[in-house]
Amino acid sequence: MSTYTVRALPDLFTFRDGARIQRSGDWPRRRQELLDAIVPLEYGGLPPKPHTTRGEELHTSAVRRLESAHYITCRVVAEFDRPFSFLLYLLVPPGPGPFPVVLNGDACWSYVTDEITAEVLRRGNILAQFNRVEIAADVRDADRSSGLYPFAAGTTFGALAAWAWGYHRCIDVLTNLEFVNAAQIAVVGHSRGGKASLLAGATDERIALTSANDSGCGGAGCYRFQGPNSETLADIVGRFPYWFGPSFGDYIGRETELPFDQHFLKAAVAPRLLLTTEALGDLWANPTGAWQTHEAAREVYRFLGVEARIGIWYREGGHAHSQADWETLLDFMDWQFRGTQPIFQYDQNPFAEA
Ligand code: GTR
Repeated sequence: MSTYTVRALPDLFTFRDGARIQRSGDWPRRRQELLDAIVPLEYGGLPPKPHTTRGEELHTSAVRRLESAHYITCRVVAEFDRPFSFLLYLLVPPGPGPFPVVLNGDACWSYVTDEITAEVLRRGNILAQFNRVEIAADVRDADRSSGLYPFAAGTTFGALAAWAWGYHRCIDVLTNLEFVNAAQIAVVGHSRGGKASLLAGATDERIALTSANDSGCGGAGCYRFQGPNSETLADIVGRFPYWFGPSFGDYIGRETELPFDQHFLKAAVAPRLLLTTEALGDLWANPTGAWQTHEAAREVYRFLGVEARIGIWYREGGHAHSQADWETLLDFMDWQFRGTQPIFQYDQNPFAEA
């Protein structure tokens, strides 16, 4: 028996002027409204786009132990009035390609084991990784004097938006590589990295598949549906104010007045592919709330006639970006990109009452 209340989530299908969506052709305009509601207020807006982005190859070597992959170190250079750069690492399977890509921004965590890497490559995908904290450090930087912040004076974006921007700049480079299948790029991240990958995917239509693991509050979670012991707006803004926009904390205790909830972010991915992976024991990341945002966003996919493009997957256990989570994403990619029979069920409701 549930002891908590499910509050109605803001409607995805009604335009700000009160009109209802009639047909799928209306969706791009409503999608933009969703983004306009959530991105500035929650995340402080996105950092500006640079004039140009280029990738500089710095080194290539062969890695036999990892499926005979090529390891390429690349510098991503974003040109403003002066260049801002960070590193992108690619592991490319043997063969001519072009290959699908899994882009992960969590190099700071080093959670990707050799076993996971080998599995990504064995299935014929490129593993691309960058370190999002090169763009915005994961420490409170009250005067915004490090990383990307000084390149964008007068802006209010928080670290999550800066990390999402990092995904976008990697996409600038990846889509120009001849061995990359630019129509099959997936992004993924874990926890705070998953909040960033979800935001990245919601805001960039070049991303074919958006995935986030245990992303919780500010990610796949739900402010109006806080499961037992889940992280709240007060918790997260109290500890990590620099992840968000400057006014987001004003809604502490007034969550029902937020003009959005996290289903807006999920729905903004539609009609593109979306997979969130969750852990039943990771209560802090609000797995029950993630189901609520999934169900709400799935209505949009259903309306657009592409229900199979949104998935959610739950495993037992706690907060981790585990081999099982990665294999689930790879399976979903194989199904969606290569048409292979899916191994997992991507729409199981573990909370359904028997
Ligand atoms: C926690 C934070 C969560 C989640 C997690 C993580 O401390 O409260 O929102 O982001 O860190 O990134 O592992």
